[in-house]
Amino acid sequence: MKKFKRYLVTSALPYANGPVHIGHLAGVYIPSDIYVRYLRLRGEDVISVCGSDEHGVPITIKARQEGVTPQDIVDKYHGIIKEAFKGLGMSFDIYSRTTSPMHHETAAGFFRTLYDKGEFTEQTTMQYYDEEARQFLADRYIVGTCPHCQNDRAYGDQCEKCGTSLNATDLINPRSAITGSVPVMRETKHWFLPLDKHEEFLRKWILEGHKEWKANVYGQCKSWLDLGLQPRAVSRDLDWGIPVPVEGAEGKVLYVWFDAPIGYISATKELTPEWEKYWKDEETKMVHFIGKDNIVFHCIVFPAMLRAHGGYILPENVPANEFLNLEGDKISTSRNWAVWLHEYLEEFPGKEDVLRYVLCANAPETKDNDFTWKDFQARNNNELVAVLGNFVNRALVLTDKYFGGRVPAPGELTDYDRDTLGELPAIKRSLEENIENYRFREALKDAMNIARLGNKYLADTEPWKLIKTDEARVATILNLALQITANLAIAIEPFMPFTSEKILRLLCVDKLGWEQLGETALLAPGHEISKPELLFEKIEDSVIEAQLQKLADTRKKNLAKEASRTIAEQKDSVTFDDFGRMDIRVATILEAEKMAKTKKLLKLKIDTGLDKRTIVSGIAEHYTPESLVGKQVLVLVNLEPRELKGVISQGMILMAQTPGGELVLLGPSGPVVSGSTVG
Ligand code: B3M
Ligand code: ZN
Repeated sequence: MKKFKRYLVTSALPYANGPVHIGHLAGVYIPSDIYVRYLRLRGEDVISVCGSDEHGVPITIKARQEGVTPQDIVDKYHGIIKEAFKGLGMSFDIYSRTTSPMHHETAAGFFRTLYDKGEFTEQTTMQYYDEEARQFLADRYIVGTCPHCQNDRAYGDQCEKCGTSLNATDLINPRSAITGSVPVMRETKHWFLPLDKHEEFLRKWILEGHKEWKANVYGQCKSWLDLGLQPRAVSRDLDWGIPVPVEGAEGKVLYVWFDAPIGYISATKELTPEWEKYWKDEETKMVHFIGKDNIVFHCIVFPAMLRAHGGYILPENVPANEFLNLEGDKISTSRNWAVWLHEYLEEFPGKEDVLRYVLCANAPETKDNDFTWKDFQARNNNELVAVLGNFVNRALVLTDKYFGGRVPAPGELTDYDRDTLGELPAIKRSLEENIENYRFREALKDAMNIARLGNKYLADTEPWKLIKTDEARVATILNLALQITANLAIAIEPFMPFTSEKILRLLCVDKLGWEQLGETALLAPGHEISKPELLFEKIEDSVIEAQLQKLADTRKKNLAKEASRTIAEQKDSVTFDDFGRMDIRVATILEAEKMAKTKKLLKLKIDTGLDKRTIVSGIAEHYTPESLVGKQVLVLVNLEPRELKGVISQGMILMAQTPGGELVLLGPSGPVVSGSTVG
């Protein structure tokens, strides 16, 4: 492995349009903090930079909703996020923000360099424009009906219901989110980064040069590259952001994903006048910690930007994590389905490390994972209290009781003693391997194995039984137990810095370095230690129930909100004859099966009373095929047949669509003969 002189560690800049939640922590910030704390303990030259991402459309939308300025929004959340990170012991060397003058200058300068070098292309495109608000509409400012799932509140860039990413022009019935008016198309000019120009380089650099990247990261890069890269717009028509530093670009700002990664550079500049050594020297190892939704920007777009600029190093690794869910549901800021860090810190004072522990033990490193309060409680009670806390407490209490709080001098070691201590170097090696390869869950298990080792040692040697007969042996046992405790304090520091510090305080020792991990004479005989204190306490059921109740209340509120959403507008009038031409019948479903390669479609065989025929219906997400057989439904039987995914559908099954987008079948209130007419 290449040896580096120094490290530059970046953590995704959180959007300052909301507070930070456990999903962010497990995905990005806990792993990053473990990594940099470890490097620091090893005495490496490392800096860790982060800050708030304060531009972008969501912030302007939030400001509009709350009737304040975008600056008000980012000031508020930047403060909350920064404070909460500090409370959790995040050890960034700098936590900056992208509205800082340094960042504006750096990002504008970066753009200008690329512009002057001819690294951009210019394109005039047609974009939605709101004539009432007199402004171009960013994708997020356009709402309409999703062409895939009919959700009538899809955004111009994505439908949050079905997850499809969209172009604003895909939306059916587009409306402006600002005025509600129907937008028109207008010409606008933008600058594009021609990613296609960098494709060959990226292909080589990632697919050949970085096979060691995590499978999820490598795989995502590969599929992007295999699809072929397209030029990407790096400017937007918006009045919030960094003005495009080019003449004639009034009303245009840098796209937030262009300026945000440059935020890492600005933050480094703010931190140290020696910033160039971290960004421009090949002997620096740069690592980006991010969530999986940011992979393309960090592995493809930002490297292309850095390369187009010239003079910058590229990341050595991008250990992106998957997502953490909460009690089985996707974490969502807008639905308030989250455990917010600032609230946790208030509700669980002194339990910062419990959260750090649980989120690391359960980090979504290779697949999405679920956070549940029950698991939180179990890990606290069964692992932190029963293993880690229990071991340290026993070692301290027994020393206090039998030797007046002084480290006893060891006598001769038995084979068992030597075997026990002999496990430490192996644990250390595994711990290092795992951290250096971004396997933090495994690394945490290694660290906890030191506590397990200590517990087993005390349980096997039973000093409390020996004390009456063999005090010298007990002295050896407790000496060893205390040495193991000191080792534990070193090993857990990256994961649980508060607990590590507390153990060191109880042992009355100053900082210990990583190189001391594995040593067994860290505490000299006669050294006085403090009175024992508990490291962790049990979390009672009532505490967990209160959190679950809080989530249940959120769920209820969300349902009520859904229900109160506006009902679809009444359509234009039709004549009685128009209606009379529709032949609606009661029909019985005979067979139902899922259509291959579709998410929503079911193929149904129905008995219309007139005949038996096939209808394709988009209800697969609402009904299982089995539940449908035998059901009576209403069918428009004289609808022109049409082909859907290779199957001719003869008619349409009628159903109610709730404002929340649920589909519910309609049928007679009691059994009737198939073919009965409806009207
Ligand atoms: N602001 C974080 C997110 O997607 C985004 C990261 C920027 S890192 C340069 O939530
Ligand atoms: Zn959709």
